[in-house]
Amino acid sequence: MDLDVITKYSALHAKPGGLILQYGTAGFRTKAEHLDHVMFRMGLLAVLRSKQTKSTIGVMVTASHNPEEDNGVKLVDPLGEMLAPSWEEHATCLANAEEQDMQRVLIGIIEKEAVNLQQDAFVVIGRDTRPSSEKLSHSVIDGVTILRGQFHDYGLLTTPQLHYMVYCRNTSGQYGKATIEGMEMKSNERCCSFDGDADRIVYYYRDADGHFHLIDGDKIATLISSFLKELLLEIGENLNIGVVQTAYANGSSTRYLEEVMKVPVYCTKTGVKHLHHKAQEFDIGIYFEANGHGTVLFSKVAEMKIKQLAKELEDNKRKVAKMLENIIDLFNQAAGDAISDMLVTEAILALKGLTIQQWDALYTDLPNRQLKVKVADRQVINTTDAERQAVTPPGLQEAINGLVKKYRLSRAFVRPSGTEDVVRVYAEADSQESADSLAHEVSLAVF
Ligand code: NG1
Ligand code: ZN
Repeated sequence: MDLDVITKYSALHAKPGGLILQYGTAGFRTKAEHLDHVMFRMGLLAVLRSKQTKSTIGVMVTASHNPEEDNGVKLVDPLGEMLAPSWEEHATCLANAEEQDMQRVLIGIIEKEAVNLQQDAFVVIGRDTRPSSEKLSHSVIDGVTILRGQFHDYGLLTTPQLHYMVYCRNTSGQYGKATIEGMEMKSNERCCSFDGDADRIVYYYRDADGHFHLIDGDKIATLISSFLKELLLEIGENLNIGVVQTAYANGSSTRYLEEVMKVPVYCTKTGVKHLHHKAQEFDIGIYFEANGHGTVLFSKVAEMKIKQLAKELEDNKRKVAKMLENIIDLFNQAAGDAISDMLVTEAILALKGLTIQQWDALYTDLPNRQLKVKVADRQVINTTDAERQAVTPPGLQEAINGLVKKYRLSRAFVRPSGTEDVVRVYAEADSQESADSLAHEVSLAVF
């Protein structure tokens, strides 16, 4: 291999003269602007280590918890572990070599470690979300390709994921398959997901036939309210419970809560501030948006009563009151909180011995469809009745009423989004085809 070519390309990733860095606890770390040459050289080194070990080597571009303007790089050894100490020394020498000494240092490592340059090399690369990381990972790739190494760039990855990828690739699948698709959903196994800022939660599972089932905020509210109602009944306490939903709540959930569980249900405008406010009117106010935002609020009076009962009651009733007292603390009453909602849900499922299928079977969602429509000015649509009726533009609500009448078990409404420049259309009906078709017809009426 012509090592002269490396000197030429190295100049494109020139080392600032005099800069000395150390391969520390977690590789190199410093201001991102000083790291370009280090990245290129770690690409080179990863190839040498790969050739020597006849294994895949990992390179992670990250500075972990350091300030955003920092960055860093570390190498991952064949079994997913940190780079061997002798190679950390090579890394430091290579990173600190002045341009004119680079080739000499590289040859020194090749000779010392008896690296066979004819051997194939494979490097996997990951990076964090820092603005500088993408460009720096390309410098790593430059280093890898100059030494004719093969590579796979995973792009954004957590550090442990990259370690795992390296381990998997070097153990021919025995430790698992190196994919970032993530978890495998086994049939009938319960799963849950949070949104990006963890204030929304939904559960889901795949049944034995492979069908996906979503358990949304409506069903979480149903589970929680039936549990709380049961506990109150057991201790003979008559606190008033109310469930607050929005127009997006599935009609089946509203019907189940009102008719089967005999819990009063209220509908407010979209947005947690409206639901939260309404829920404050009850001793126990349960509010959830279908999309998973929600929590439970207990009035001061209710909290005091429950605390007192947990002291006064005896035997099983005392236990039940104590359980209620504990569950109050599990909720985040300041705002919907995916983590605390998950803990509550998990506790209820465990205490009641319910599987996710049994929970899901409480009621069956009506088929529904939500669409977004782009219009010139969404503010021309004004609504009333918790956004379920359009008062302007004139004629729109009449048109929707006419369309809804054509379908069974149907309902539809339109409202301007408060977060995007679109009008949202929602439709429900007895079949998916009908819900789709109704939503489509309503969206045409919006234009
Ligand atoms: P808009 O864009 O106003 O529909 C969306 C959600 C709300 C709420 C807010 C705040 C739907 C249909 N709408 O509001 O429920 O979560 O974002 O994040 O899900
Ligand atoms: Zn959120």
